[in-house]
Amino acid sequence: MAATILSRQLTNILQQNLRFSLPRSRYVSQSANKTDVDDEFDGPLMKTEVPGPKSRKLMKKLNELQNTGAVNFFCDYEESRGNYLVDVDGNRMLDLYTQIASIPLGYNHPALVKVLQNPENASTFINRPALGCLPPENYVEKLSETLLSVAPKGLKQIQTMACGSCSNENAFKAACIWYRNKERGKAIHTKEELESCMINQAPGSPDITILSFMGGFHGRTFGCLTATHSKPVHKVDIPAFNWPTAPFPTLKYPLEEFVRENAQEEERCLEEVEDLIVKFRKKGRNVAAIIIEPIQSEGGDNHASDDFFKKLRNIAKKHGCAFLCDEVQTGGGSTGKFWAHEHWGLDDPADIVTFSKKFLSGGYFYKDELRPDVPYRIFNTWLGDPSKSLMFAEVLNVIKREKLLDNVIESGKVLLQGLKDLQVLYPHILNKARGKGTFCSIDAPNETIRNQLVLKMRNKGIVLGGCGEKSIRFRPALVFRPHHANLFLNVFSDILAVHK
Ligand code: PSZ
Repeated sequence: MAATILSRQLTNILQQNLRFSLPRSRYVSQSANKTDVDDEFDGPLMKTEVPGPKSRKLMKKLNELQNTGAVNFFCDYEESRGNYLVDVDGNRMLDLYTQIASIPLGYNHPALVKVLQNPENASTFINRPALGCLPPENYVEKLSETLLSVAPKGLKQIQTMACGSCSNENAFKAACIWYRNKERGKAIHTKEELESCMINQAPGSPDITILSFMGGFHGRTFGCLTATHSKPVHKVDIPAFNWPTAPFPTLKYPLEEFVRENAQEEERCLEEVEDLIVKFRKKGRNVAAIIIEPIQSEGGDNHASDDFFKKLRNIAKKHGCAFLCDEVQTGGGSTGKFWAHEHWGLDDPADIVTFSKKFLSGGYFYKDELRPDVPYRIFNTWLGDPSKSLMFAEVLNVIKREKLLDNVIESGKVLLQGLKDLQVLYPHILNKARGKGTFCSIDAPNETIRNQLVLKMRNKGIVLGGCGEKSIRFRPALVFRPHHANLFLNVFSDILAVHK
């Protein structure tokens, strides 16, 4: 503790210097250094290149055990605070990527530290139950206080899981079980079904399918991977199911300027969805579910209109397919609403909504009719983790107490407007600034320039992520304030001014 206080005092002294050493802004420097979180730092502080010598050494060691090609740098999570991620070389960076969009309240939020320190919570952290068979006494109460209190409209059933992929994987299974029961008219299986499923043959292992979209990402496990179409490297060499893949609309930005053209493109894709459903049905491969992300994230932050999603939902209904909305990355508030699909204004809710990342664990909400009627149909050992639920309860309290959705809207406006201003100033480097809330992105002309910009920004103390072929994506925590957005924009503006 003493060391932490000392290091904080030191960093405060260094911050005073930083204020002067920050390059003068070519952008609007609106109180970029102000902070309203007592515990947070007031700017990046770079000591070495990233990865620095200590990170490199650790990478070499880890590389003896596994492929470390994806490791950016090693982190000092103890020293990280709020929106700032500190690495093992003591570099302090403003984090606009937050562990691939997964840290709702930033690092070491004091409210979460308190949850951990509360002796009443010790048992929940120590004794991890196999939730499906031996849940703790307070399980129902905790579910009601936490996940159920933010359930998407119309969905009353909940299944917890450990991660995004296993949430989607089990959501697929729930949809298939529902679909087959619907086809049979009952949940009782024939002897033939029970025998044939044991050798992976129909009718027990039916030829029903899940329709997904080009550019979509739903995870890397076997079923999810068939529905994932963002990059070949995820898929190559892995067997895939013969399931339909529909085109996702390729829209022109800014969306409000190309409404008519974009509507035509969306119409084309919707027609293709219906054609595929019919074509597959004719081949005896009925579509049991359609899965879609509200904003295609890994695939390059591709948006579609509310109207597109509403029509897609209706197509699913018309053809008897479950409509499965993957909110693993979009859920939890960063679009300015708790669920991104709330923006659409659906008449009939999605049948299943999956979540993970900012929810700290995973799972899915679903309509009553998708509830499996026999036990052990959807099951695994942990089925989530009650200690994560405890933490998530506090995350929700903080979101409400600090009105973080309002903050996301406010910070998102500053961020997106700043990106739009910068793309006007640097049209040869930036285009397609887009986003909802702080869930924003912008494109570089190509992958090389995108990667250069991300690396240059990192060495100036800003952590960003890429997505798709040439997009930079912004996935800050919900505690990302307008002054953080300005701070980022100042640094970005400086980098762009000297980018060759
Ligand atoms: O490369 C990867 O495996 C990545 S990079 C980002 C993700 C995965 N995101 C996870 C994700 C997602 O964004 C959506 C929309 N659906 C499902 C998943 C899978 O979640 P996890 O990674 O928790 O299994």
